[in-house]
Amino acid sequence: MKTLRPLLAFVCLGTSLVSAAEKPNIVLIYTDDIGFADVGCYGAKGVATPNVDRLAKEGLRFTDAHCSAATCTPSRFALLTGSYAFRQKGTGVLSGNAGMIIKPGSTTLPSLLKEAGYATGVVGKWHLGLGDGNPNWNETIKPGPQEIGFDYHFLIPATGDRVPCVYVEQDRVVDLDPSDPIETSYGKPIGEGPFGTDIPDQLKQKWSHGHNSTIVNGISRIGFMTGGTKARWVDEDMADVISHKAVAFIEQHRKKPFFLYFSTHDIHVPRVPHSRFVGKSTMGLRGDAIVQMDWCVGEVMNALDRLKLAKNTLVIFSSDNGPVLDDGYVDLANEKLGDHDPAGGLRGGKYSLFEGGTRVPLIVRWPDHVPAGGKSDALFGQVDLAASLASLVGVSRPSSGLPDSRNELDTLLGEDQVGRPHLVHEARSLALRVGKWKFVAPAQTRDHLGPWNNVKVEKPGFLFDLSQDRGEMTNLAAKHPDRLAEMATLLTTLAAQSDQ
Ligand code: NG6
Ligand code: CA
Repeated sequence: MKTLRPLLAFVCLGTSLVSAAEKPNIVLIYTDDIGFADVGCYGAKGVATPNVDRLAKEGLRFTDAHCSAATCTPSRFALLTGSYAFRQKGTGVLSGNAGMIIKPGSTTLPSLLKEAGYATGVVGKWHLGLGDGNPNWNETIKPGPQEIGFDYHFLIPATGDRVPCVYVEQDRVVDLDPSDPIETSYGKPIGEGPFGTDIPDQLKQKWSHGHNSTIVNGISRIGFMTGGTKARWVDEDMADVISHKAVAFIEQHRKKPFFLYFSTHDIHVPRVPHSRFVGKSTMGLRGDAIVQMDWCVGEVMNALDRLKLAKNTLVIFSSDNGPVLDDGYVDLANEKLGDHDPAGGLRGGKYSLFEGGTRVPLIVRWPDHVPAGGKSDALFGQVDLAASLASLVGVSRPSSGLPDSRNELDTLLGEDQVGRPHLVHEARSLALRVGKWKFVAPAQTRDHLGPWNNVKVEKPGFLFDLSQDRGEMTNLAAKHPDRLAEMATLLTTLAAQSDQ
């Protein structure tokens, strides 16, 4: 266990001094479905990401950092609660009318930063449920982010491809006309249609799998929704809307330390970027959505520069799961890929227990505290952000809460180049990293970027040596049975109980 290093003890780091009165602002930019090599500084081809690359040039770039799971909801759950999501039932990909899965009053990343005096806000994709389940969208929707430590929220409640297709700000649907109330259903159809199933060829973007229910803005979604006509979002404007809200939060709180969790919609499906980004990559809409994501990052960076906050702001850039091509809409992501390799030579992507599922870009910029243009090969898990940032701001973690979150502040700031001793990955089943070793438990899992088919991980599981075999092609289970057994046992132990 590393020693806690509260902010006051921090004065000798780097060239500038930091006192408790100057706690750094923290901006966590969390992108959706961005793969390991989907941005320029990680090797993207066919798309330029100057803003993300600038973050890397001015900060530290990790090559072995992981979200907790290969899909959104469990990764975000772990990020905010410091608990692996598999410890709690019902933390898989949520429907758009699910109740909030983080218990009100829990110790969370935002609640700890709030305790340290931070103004806390979340803008963008949520996908952790709202209310107590099947909420009434026409009233105050509680519990929500305010009950787990966020002072402010402006949300895409679930995903861009799930109803309700409206924004929620401070527990209320934005621009709701009370005479046109909203209802949602993830079971029986509601509303008159036509639905996506009825007119697939007349849609703005055709569905390839699922996504064939209520049509909003010419695109059919998962789930049914009626009402809220005036409140419905326009996909093409979403990046502008949420970036504007993120910048407004920064402006409003520039005088005190703030924590902004800015969670982009890009590059999740449906990929419908604003017309000014269409054609700006050589990869079609998926690449154009990457350009739009990079623009969102730039908006936040420009605001920090303009307000002279960049120097005292810790910016973290990452993603919630690995890449996917066809994720349910015909947007030609596969066909137009060219020589771009979204997972950068890793096996699998979104939904996968292989490295492509969870190994994602992680860039940390904090001028004078984190080496500019640095690279870290340390093993790092996003589940550790809660304890690490709590330590940074000098808040002690309670004995209950953050069960899997380790204080890896040294790793995050580039001082420790080894990182975690072990890390569990989730994609329905589990996998385990210990140093260069990777164990994949027996399961069905995805080993490509879509669509659909799984590969079977036979008993007793797969074992890879990533130092020799980054692409997880040579299963060493038969060659190193003792190592495999040891890792299988450790995974079972960690799955049953945290070792914190
Ligand atoms: C899947 C959806 C996919 C995406 C995913 C969640 C189908 C066929 N697929 O069930 O399109 O929405 O859930 O993605 O419906 S995540 O990034 O939010 O985890
Ligand atoms: Ca995602």
